Amino acid sequence: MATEETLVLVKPDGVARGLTGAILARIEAKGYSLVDIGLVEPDRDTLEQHYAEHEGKPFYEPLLEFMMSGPSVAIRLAGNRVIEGFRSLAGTTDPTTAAPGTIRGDYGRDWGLKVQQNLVHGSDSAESAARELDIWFP
Ligand code: DAT
Ligand code: MG
Repeated sequence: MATEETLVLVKPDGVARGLTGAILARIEAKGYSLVDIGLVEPDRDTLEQHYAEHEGKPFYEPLLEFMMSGPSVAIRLAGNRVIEGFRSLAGTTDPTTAAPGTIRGDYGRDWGLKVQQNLVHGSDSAESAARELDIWFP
């Protein structure tokens, strides 16, 4: 057993579409613990820190613009192997091909689609989780 914490974001598309509750229900059904949760409107500086690894990529600017388009819900989430487990629950990055049964696979829209509109973020490693939790829950 390895209890961990991860950063989960319900991104602006998830909040705007009224899917926060549905997403939280899946997280809670899995048995993960909500340690802290809040509605946030991150500024550019916060997002530059959060997405530092993607700076310079073609989707970087549209991604930051999208993340500033409306509020997100930030969650400090705890559980056994929750970092890997939440990534599995979220599904693969592109909702078009994310597996059914995952958050992105079930709710990701296939029309007017932009890859960044994939509903949720989850930290991808213990190092990322520690770094990102410091950014979103200072
Ligand atoms: P993930 O969110 O699955 O960890 P990532 O860290 O590679 O994916 O990318 C961060 C976000 O950037 C992702 O949630 C959506 C967006 N993104 C990634 N690849 C993209 C692409 N090829 N085109 C547009 N947006 C992309
Ligand atoms: Mg990532």
